[in-house]
Amino acid sequence: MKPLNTLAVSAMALVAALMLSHGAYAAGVDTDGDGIPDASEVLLGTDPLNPDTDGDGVNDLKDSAPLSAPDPIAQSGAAAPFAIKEALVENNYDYAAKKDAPDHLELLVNNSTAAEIKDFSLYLTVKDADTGATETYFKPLPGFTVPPSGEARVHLDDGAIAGHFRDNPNGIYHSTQSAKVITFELAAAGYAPVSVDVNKDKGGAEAAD
Ligand SMILES: [Ca+2]
Ligand SMILES: [Ca+2]
Ligand SMILES: [Ca+2]
Repeated sequence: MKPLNTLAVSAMALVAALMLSHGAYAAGVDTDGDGIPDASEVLLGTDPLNPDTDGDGVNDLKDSAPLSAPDPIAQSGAAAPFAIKEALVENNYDYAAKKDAPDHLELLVNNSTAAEIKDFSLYLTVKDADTGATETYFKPLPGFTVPPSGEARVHLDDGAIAGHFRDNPNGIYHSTQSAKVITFELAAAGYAPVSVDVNKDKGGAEAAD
C-alpha cells in the first residue's frame, strides 16, 4: 500500500473530524466529488467546484500539497510569437458592459504572427508579500486562442461567463487582504513561455474598486 503523506492525512483527519462534529456533513454535499465536503474545502483553502484545485493531476483529498503544483511547462522551445501586453490583478474593466468589473486575474495577449495561436497553458504563482505563503496553480486554457495579428484576453474568475476560466475562490488571492506578488507564466504548445510579475496592493480582491 502506498504510504499516505502528512498533509493528505491531515486533510482526511479534518474531514473526518468535521463529519463527526457535524453529522450533517457525513451526508454533506461534495459538489466536485473529490471526497472533501464543500464546507471543508473552504477550511482547506481548496475549490469546492474543482477536484484538483492546483491542477497537478492529484485529487485534492490525496494531494499532499493541494495548493502547490510543480511547474510542468518546458522552458525550452522557439521564442514565443505572442506577448503579455497587460496583466491585471485588480481594477479590471468590463469593456462589453462599459463598467468596472470585480477584481480578478486577467491577461491581454497579443499575436505578432499571421497565424492563429492556440493550445495555451498558464502557470500561476500567488505569493503573500507579508507572510511569504505561496500557492501555485497549473491551468490549461482550452478554447483560448489569439487571432492572427490580433489580441485576446484571458480571464480567471468564477468561470461563470463563457470563455472565462475558474480561479480558486478560497485561495489567498481572494481570502487575504495582504499585498501580493502574482506571477503569470504563459505558454503555447511548442514555444518557450513568457512571464510577468504583478504586484497587488493591500486590500480585498472581491469587489470592484
Ligand atoms: Ca469536494
Ligand atoms: Ca475540490
Ligand atoms: Ca492537486
